[in-house]
Amino acid sequence: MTGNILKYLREKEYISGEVLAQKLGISRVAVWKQIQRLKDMGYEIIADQNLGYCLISRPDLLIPQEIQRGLSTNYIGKEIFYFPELKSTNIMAKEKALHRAGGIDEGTLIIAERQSAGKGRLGREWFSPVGGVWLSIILYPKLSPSYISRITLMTAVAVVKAIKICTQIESQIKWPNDILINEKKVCGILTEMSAELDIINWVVVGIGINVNIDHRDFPEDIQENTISLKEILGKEVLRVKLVQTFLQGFEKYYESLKRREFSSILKEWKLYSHTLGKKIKVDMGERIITGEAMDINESGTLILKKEDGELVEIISGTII
Ligand code: BT5
Repeated sequence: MTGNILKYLREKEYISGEVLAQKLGISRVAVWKQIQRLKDMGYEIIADQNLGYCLISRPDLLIPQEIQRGLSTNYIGKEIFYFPELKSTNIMAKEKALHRAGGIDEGTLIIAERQSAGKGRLGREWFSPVGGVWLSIILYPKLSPSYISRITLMTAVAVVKAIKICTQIESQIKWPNDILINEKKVCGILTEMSAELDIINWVVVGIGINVNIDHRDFPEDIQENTISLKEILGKEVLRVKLVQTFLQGFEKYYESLKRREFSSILKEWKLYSHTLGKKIKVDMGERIITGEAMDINESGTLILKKEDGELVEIISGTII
């Protein structure tokens, strides 16, 4: 209902409570209540006795009406589930992905203003206070499970591009799933999937971007290695714009990937890479390998040259 009221408020400078009530088929008291709700959400609305209601300003909330207004994607973000607070958008997205038959389409988004139990990889915590972008995208690609690392790589490219377009800030990709600015982490990506031997059932891509956040609000042990866009830019970033730009880029890259065209994405990835050419240590769970990051191949696998010259292919791991 608030979405419908917003639509009418945007159409005209002033609109009377009576006209709104008529258009929406509700009472004037109900209109008034909805206006109060919008005000509580941060919308600035003035009421003139003769002219009616007028929308003065909007908050930078990631609500569906704001994101979908002007969003030029075909299916990414066409359906959005929004929550002021959620444990984890990835957990919710996975629950929804399981019920695809219940009408959850490809490109459905779960967004939260804050997460109380945000997830990183391997059970790690992801701090998600108000001011960030915490969202998950549900996908049903008809691709083999081996494409999963390519999905993470293309997501990283879409994030870097969106940050650049919206803020002019240059960021870099630390393989496989971190975006860094000045060596500090500004974004993390968590890609999860369910698959059979040779086909993916669903993929959930979770993206966390520190946007309008003070990194000193994070636990002390990670403060040194984290940063937000606001801190770099010196002012707040419009999150709605950032999300829209990201979703548009994401859909474009995902379409390429579905056509099995990865070369151009990989080329861009390499352009933004923080990892290639560096001597790195990769924690692969059961062992740690040291060497030079030589390349990422067409399957999205990292090629590491060990000190003895042996080349090793690494599908996933954490650079330590
Ligand atoms: C990641 O894991 O980087 C994936 C993060 C994905 C978060 C998104 S938010 C929306 C969606 N819903 C979720 O529940 N998750 C996804 P990993 O590579 O394991 O890095 C985790 C590590 O990053 C932690 O152990 C901390 O050291 C650090 N960290 C935690 N919160 C951070 C933050 N907000 N900014 C930067 N670093 C952080």
